[in-house]
Amino acid sequence: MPAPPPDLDLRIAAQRARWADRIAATPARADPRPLGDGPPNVHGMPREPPGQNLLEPAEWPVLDLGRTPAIDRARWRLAVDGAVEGPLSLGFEDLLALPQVTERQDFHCVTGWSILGLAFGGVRLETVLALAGLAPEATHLLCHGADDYTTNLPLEEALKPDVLLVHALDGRPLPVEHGGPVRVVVPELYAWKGAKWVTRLELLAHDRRGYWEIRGYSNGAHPWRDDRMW
Ligand SMILES: Nc1nc2c(c(=O)[nH]1)N[C@H]1C(S)=C(S)[C@@H](COP(=O)(O)O)O[C@H]1N2
Ligand SMILES: [Mo]
Repeated sequence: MPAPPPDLDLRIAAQRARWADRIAATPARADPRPLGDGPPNVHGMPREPPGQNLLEPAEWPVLDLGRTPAIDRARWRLAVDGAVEGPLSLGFEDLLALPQVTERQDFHCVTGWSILGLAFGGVRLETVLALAGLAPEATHLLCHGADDYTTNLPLEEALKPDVLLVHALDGRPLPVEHGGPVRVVVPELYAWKGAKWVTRLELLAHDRRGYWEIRGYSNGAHPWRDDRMW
């Protein structure tokens, strides 16, 4: 891929403006009676969602289907296709050529543990979606992992600026067991919504459930309502 287009910032701003109302109305931004404990996060939700035990960053558990793929940075590619104006295939160098961010984020697993303040480095998912250009009919995103895992997001969740394509943890390459070279994190939903070893972002004009959503996990995945199953 050539260098990012000079109007990328404008495209991101236009996309943000188009989706702002729908993003503001999502449960993790607009729930009037969120459950949980602790001081509020930046969106007014209690920092500790209900039913969660806090773990330290150094204790971050590994949870997946048990088939860790062997992909290194040199071989990793990300396809962005489906309901987009221009399909993309990005390599790791292409990802590094996009605007980079580092952010501390909370991570809430549906199995009952949370970690506050993991130090991620990566690219905002909205940046890559603006680069491809969302087709007018696009409403959902299905994220695919190299282990054939899938998980779905409505675009008002996927386009939140805190949804990241993460390639670094504490300033070092993201460990393979946590989804390196590149994974998705979605801090305002349960952690299964973030595909490890992400290799494809499939834009859809309708909802299509992913691996766990088919098997009974909640399609909403809202941590501040204990929204875990069905
Ligand atoms: N590719 C892929 N991504 C995945 C999974 C998986 O099995 N495969 N498991 C999900 C689940 S259920 C959880 S809880 C988180 C766990 O991430 P971690 O292992 O880094 O804690 O990854 C999610 N992303
Ligand atoms: Mo999970």
